[in-house]
Amino acid sequence: MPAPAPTAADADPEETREWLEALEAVVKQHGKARGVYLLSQLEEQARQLDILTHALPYSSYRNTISLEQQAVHPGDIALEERITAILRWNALAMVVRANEAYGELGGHVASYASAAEIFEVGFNHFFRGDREGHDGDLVFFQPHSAPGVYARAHLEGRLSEQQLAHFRREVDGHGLCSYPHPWLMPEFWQVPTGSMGIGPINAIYQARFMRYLEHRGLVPASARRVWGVFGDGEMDEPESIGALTLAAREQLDNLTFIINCNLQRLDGPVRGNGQIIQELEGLFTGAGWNVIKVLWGSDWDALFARDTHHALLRRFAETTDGQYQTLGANDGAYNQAHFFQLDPELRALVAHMSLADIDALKRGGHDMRKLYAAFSAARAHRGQPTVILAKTKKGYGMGGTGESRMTSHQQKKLDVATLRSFRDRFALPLTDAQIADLSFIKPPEDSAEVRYLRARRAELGGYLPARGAEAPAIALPPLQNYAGFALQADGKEMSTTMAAVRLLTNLLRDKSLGPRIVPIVADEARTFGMANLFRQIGIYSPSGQLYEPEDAGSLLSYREARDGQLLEEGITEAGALSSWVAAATAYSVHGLRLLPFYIFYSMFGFQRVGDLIWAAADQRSRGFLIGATAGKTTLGGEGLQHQDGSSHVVAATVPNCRAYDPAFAGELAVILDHGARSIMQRSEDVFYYITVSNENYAQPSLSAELAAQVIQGLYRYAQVIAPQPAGALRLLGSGAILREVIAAAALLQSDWNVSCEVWSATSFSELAREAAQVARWNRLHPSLEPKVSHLQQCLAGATPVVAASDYVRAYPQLIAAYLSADFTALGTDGFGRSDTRASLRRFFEVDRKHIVIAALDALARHGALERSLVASALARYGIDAELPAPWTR
Ligand SMILES: Cc1ncc(C[n+]2csc(CCOP(=O)(O)OP(=O)(O)O)c2C)c(N)n1
Ligand SMILES: [Mg+2]
Repeated sequence: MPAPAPTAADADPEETREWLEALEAVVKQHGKARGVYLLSQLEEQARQLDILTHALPYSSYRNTISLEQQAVHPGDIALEERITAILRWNALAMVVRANEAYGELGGHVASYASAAEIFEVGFNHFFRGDREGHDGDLVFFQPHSAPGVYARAHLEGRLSEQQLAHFRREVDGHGLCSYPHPWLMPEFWQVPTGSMGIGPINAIYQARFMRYLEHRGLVPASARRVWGVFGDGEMDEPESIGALTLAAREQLDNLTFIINCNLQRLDGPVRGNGQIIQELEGLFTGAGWNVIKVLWGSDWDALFARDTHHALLRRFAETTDGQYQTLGANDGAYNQAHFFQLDPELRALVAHMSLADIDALKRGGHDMRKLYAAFSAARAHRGQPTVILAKTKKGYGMGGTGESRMTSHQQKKLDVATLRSFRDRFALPLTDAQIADLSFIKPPEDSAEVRYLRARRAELGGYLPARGAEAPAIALPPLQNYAGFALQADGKEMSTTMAAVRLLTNLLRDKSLGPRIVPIVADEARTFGMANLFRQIGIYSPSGQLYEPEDAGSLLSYREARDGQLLEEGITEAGALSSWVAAATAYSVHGLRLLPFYIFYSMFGFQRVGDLIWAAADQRSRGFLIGATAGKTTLGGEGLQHQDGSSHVVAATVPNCRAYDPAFAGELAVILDHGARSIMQRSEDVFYYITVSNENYAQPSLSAELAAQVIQGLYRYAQVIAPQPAGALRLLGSGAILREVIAAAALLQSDWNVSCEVWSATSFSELAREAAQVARWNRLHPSLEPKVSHLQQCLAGATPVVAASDYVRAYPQLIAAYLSADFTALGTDGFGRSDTRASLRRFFEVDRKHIVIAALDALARHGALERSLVASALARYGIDAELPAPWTR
């Protein structure tokens, strides 16, 4: 080649070429390792000369694994391709049928069409089933590719044709979920992935938790792996990438991500003007992962071999993803004209190929050989997690209506012509009539396809996904043994947070239960007074402790250990919640009952990571979420973004979450004990959300016979009788505000001659749930004796009720509809702000004085008192009636 002219970027092309040729010659003669060594020396030298400003964090646009390094696919590729074609068809038929019959059901065809080979390589060669109960791999599937997983389970004989025909029809009978939902298909799906980003972060923490269990000696070391197939669009979610460095730092070589890089998301290209694969390579490399790119199929190998001047790589580098998509949507002629013809070297390279040959060139993610080699390299790689970036086509095989089209994602109604060309392209054994009927293909038991597929799964330990549901129960100490201090508190001062930590500490000492507890914090252990646990149980760190801690020797020393029990996640609520999910589903994933406690700032729970909690609920998590420093006025000095007034309202919407807002240590102990038994012994698929606060106050004892009512959500704490009462009413309070309610009752008696019952409402949401159940039952059984809910038993009659909590009014209002009495809810609606507790309670109108006003107002409205009395009370307590409402300020 003649030397090119100097340019601004390259002042001496001749010299540049000499360097490049020298490197090429070294690699040819002495191999790649030598080439890498020379480069690393050059890099070091460049650093010393201070000329290395930045190195590109990605490699050329080609397969990471060269042809020579490629592990040989051990299976029958032709047969696997036939099976894949059948699965593709059945998945497509499921979706198209559902939409023809019931136009509203939705569903996706194009995603599985792009992921089919990825899934099948995994199913036929890598994803291990549960050979011995609980040692199978955990696989996260792209949610909208679920039809492909169902299609396979049908060929395996695990799902019937009837079920396939009821895709997305779950209400009556045996329909199949739209996406992976363990709640709705508890024997099938292990992990929910329907909300983008949750799969990737959960996968990382599941892989990490496998190591945690091994290092703590709770499970033997094994070859178990976590695999996750995710979308390239999905990688834009913060959760998808938020924990990548953790996976690398902890050397999770039991973890493989396969990113299905079809270059498209729902609306259009993921990076139309860039290259998502290169961007992801840079991201994962920077995070410390092993990156394997699978970009081009085997038929490109010969082209690469002849492309001695790397014209292909140059052209690839210059092609944007938007353009790749357009190339993908068009035929060989278009690709010839708009790709190969653009460069004389490329034109020469494909001169011998027909347009059909060019059209048939595959992307790597559709080539079983290339994928097999990548999976195999990922499994063999040590010391790092691996990501496989597999380049695919969205809607592969869907032709003009769906292949690499902008609208591929939404395409679910295919016309007969498209279906026929799909059949022809994949040589499917279908008549025109069967096409028109969208018949499923089910090769007979003794067919080569079914025999092959069964043999592969048998070899790999069984079918998958399959969810285990049970684990041996664990004995718990009697409540009194570990909670005496709380039950017989006898006026001792402490906060409920302190009580929670003490209960936890006591349980940790129990021989049987202790090791099964998994305490989790996100950099707030000191805030909650848990620093004693650092030394007592150690902080989990796979590398132990490689430094002498500054506070070595102190009782609270910061002790990291390989078998540490405490998961100190740092400032990542999403990560901590993912760890909690891993522990809370260990009964299913590992056949091991664990009792996780994730303790966090309550404001950074349901509000911050609510969707992760929703996914935790879907996968039947069992454990405790402890919302500490809870309440809007109890967390005094903080402010608007720390003070939580809403978590209980959100918690009430999660069906299997039992939420409590206890006021006293004794109540807390009873709730905790009840929860621990439901999880460790009764196998209920529930989790508990309990709020605790850091206000110190005198804790009363709790009598044992009240325990059941504490769990039901309401018990009478006291009765305050005025001698000749002017009126009577019921005051309800929860959490820290119960004490204001108690004080209000005293004021009502002394200042206004009113009698009160004081009720501790440990859970407005549990009360409302049971009341709703009862109301429903009564409605549906009009001829039977009506049932009475606990709420109605407690608060029967017309005595007015005033309820106050440290949460928004909507929380106590949950019970309003089930009461026959006049009901007033006081709450903390509005933005929080920093001040003392007393000032905040006055501001939000939940202090004792405002409770008295609300009580007098209720009695006045019922004619029990003069309205003028309310005015007197306002004057007496110095309440400015003209201040705007707190929620408007
Ligand atoms: C949190 C969340 N946001 C949005 C969606 C809706 N959604 C489902 S699939 C999808 C596009 C996915 O694109 P990609 O991850 O690239 O997967 P592909 O279908 O291309 O394989 C979107 C936006 C969702 N499921 N979850
Ligand atoms: Mg995509």
